[in-house]
Amino acid sequence: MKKKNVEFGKKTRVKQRKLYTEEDNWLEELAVSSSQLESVSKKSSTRTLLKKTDDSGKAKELGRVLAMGGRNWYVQPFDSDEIIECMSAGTLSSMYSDSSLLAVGDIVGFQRIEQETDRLKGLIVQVGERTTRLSRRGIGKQSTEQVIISNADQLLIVMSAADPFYNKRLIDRYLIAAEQGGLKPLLCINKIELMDKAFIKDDLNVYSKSLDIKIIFTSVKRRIGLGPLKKALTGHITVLSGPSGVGKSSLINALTGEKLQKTGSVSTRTLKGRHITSSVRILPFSDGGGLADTPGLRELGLWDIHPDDAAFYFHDFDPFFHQCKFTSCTHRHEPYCAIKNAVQQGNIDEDRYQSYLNIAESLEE
Ligand SMILES: Nc1nc2c(ncn2[C@@H]2O[C@H](COP(=O)(O)OP(=O)(O)OP(=O)(O)O)[C@@H](O)[C@H]2O)c(=O)[nH]1
Ligand SMILES: [Mg+2]
Ligand SMILES: [Zn+2]
Repeated sequence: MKKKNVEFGKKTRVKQRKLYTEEDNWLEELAVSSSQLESVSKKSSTRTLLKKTDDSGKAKELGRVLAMGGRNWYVQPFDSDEIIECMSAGTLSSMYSDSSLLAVGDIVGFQRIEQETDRLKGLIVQVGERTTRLSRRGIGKQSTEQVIISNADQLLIVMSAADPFYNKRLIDRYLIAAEQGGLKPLLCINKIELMDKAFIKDDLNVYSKSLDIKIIFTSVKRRIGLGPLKKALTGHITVLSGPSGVGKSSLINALTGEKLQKTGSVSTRTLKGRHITSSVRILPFSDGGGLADTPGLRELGLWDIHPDDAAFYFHDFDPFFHQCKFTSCTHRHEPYCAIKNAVQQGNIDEDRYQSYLNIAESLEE
């Protein structure tokens, strides 16, 4: 096999070829911006266990999975504009048991496959260590981890002020998933032109005040809050996640100034968003870093959290734990529970406590 451009770290500027035309042409547009993810990738790739060669001494390139489609994984090599359509090698093994073998965001080692067509093809032979992850509980009897995206550094929880109304229980689940996966959480309330901002600000006070989470209010329709949002995302790889129809793809389009993501309208009959984005994709952000669009999630099943540990993720409960009479207190039915007492006294937000009960109970199922 002829060796093509496989020196790791060597700058390559191969002209981007046509790759993915059936449904949309986002990959071509994506590849135009030259390795904007590079600086952030470098940071997170320092701890990966990948080498330039495999055991047989065969040359290998390193890159990041930007998207998946069917059985293909779309990999952008570091230091290159190309997008390589890769399959995963049969011998690929994961260093994580009970987890996704490959995920968007993964840093991978791949080998090029020589072939007739003008598509760039490859085989993923190794997966690097995941520095962060946004995961949920996989479907099936046994609990497995389904990685939505790896190696991002921020999670922007996107909800809308109305159509559909924001869901605080889901926000609480996202906060747990973010902490578990090592992601910094931010909250975005979009479609703010539909509601009274002061009311929502007050309703979400516990997040900004007690939990110190940045809340950004936006309206793509009226172009409100896009500057502050952009500022919060610059230089990071941020994954946008939230229910369907809240405006995740619309926000990405507004921020990148291009029509890259498909957006959809909310059904007037059910007021529920129709799912428009069908898979996870990372898009380079013009100021560095990247944005990952994800399909809307109605629920976020938490993975690998013991019901007794759920309370430790509610940091607004932190000041009170040590005052519970029983050290094994679950804060549900025990007497002399400092958490319940704090709720009664108005020192812990009632909705957060209800969320805790709901989550702890769901983890027991
Ligand atoms: N009123 C109003 N509508 C908006 C705003 N932002 C987006 N929308 C509309 O909301 C609908 C859903 O937007 P999308 O961007 O497709 O939502 P999404 O979160 O990406 O949805 P999924 O891909 O299904 O997860 C579209 O009709 C948008 O035009 C806004 O600020 N105000
Ligand atoms: Mg979308
Ligand atoms: Zn207690």
